[in-house]
Amino acid sequence: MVEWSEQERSIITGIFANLDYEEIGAKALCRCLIVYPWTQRYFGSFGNLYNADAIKTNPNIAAHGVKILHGLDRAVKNMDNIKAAYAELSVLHSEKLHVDPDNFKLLADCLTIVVAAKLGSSFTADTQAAWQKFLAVVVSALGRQYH
Ligand code: HNI
Repeated sequence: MVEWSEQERSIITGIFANLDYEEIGAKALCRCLIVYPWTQRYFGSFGNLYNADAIKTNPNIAAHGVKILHGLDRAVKNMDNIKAAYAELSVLHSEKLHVDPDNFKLLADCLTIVVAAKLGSSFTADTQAAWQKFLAVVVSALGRQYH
């Protein structure tokens, strides 16, 4: 069971309260698909991913970025039991989507970079520590139903 300090909780809820899901979700997913091109294989039905411009202007990718952030939202609302909150999502990624769980960490890193760029100097070391702890728990929970 993960323990959260009051400071960590307020940092995480504070970030999400002010996050523009459309901007951050799309930017993070685009970055993941461009920086780690093998992740594109899971989005074969999303249309044109031919190059970075195509990825950045693909409306299906932008919409899916928002969906991912709504997924993270679920973790924020269930910080004391992210594992249970993500059980179904983990089964989906494992058994139906067959997403290699190593990719969760790659997307998490892209999210960190995009959020850090957005927050600028307010992305302090304390903020980074809480944020990365949160994403590490998310990544672990998403990988739980793999076997
Ligand atoms: Ni992921 C669907 C959340 C990482 C590939 N993903 C979802 C959905 C949520 C979600 C929510 C929608 C589920 C539903 O429809 O019930 N995904 C998350 C989260 C992370 C993550 C929170 C990590 C932080 N997903 C990844 C990664 C990949 C990925 C790293 C592939 C590289 N996800 C998918 C695919 C779908 C998906 C593919 C289905 C898309 C569709 O609509 O066809």
